[in-house]
Amino acid sequence: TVCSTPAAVDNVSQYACQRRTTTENHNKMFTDALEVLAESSEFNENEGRCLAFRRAASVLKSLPSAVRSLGATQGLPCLGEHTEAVIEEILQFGRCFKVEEIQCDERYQALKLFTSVFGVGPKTAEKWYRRGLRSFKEILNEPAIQLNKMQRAGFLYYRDISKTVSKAEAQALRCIIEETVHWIMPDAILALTGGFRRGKEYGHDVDFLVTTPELGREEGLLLHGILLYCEHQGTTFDATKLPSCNFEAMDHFEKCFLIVRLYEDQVEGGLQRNPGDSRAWRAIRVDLVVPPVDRYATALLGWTGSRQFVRDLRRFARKERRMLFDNHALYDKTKKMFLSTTTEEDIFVHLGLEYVEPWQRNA
Ligand code: DGT
Ligand code: MG
Repeated sequence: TVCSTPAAVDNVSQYACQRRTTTENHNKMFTDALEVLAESSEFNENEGRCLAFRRAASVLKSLPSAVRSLGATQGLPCLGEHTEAVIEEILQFGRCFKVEEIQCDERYQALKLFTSVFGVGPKTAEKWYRRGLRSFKEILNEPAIQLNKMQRAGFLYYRDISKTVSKAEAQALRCIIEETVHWIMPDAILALTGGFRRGKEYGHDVDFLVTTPELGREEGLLLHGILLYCEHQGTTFDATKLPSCNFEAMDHFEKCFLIVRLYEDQVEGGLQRNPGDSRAWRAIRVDLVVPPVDRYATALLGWTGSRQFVRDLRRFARKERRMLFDNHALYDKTKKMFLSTTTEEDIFVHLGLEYVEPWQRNA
């Protein structure tokens, strides 16, 4: 399908939460390029530019067809001069030279490689780069580098966890975790969140929310038996606090960042494996988040994502409704009160937004 008439893209909202974005991206050629530019801006600590490229990519992802001419982008929100130039270049040459330049850049390559390790963020990656380190081998052979527990596990299982996770593997993990959680607490509630809840076929990890029907019984809910590694964070949740405006800040719920062993015969159709690897298992990254049941809906919405969708939901709440929204709560600044949210639908209703299904939140 070709989208060349401006009328076809009329009335696209600047907010991702007012668009419906499925996993079907008709403009991958453009959005992949913009993602490289966003990432490079992030590495250069230019948050504004990074966000601008991510917003532009998100708008293109929501379009019902491929952009075939610059005219087709007329009237679309969030597409700045820079993005227009990228689109034009790709339309004309099939590639963007700035993007290729970045991809060949030594610093970009090193930071991308280092941040692909579990437990390594842009700050650590930059520190290693400044020390002159360029490869995993150099990092692991540098005596002055002290890896923390998370990073050691990240390197140990790198081959496995840098590989995508399939839907079948996510489903298998769901069964295992459900069984374990129910063994500990028979009436516990488990939900698959993240990209898999949005209908993605592949992911980089598997995200779950666990809670109990009775408030307070979720405290200290722990898992046993299947864990290879557990980075546990106790709850720092404070029910009196107003929702945070900082999207990048982690929420305060109890959570575990895990690496789980998944066996071949636990997965329908088998494991995603590296070539030449005949092991009967692979390691997979799993996030388990334990909100109290009265925060289940806000936590579910926040952890279902996508990041861009949730980021814009929070911006929409603040800018258009004078409300504060994060993974813990929804607060009305005009009425000076917290709004009750039992389901995701309640949150959309409070915000005066049409409900957007999880599979339409791939912004
Ligand atoms: P994936 O795993 O790469 O296939 O894609 P997702 O969408 O599952 O992304 P993931 O696993 O990084 O995170 C799942 C959702 O959880 C994401 O859409 C937003 C939320 N989330 C994760 N980390 C943070 C965080 O540090 N801050 C906030 N506010 N939200 C986060
Ligand atoms: Mg995920």
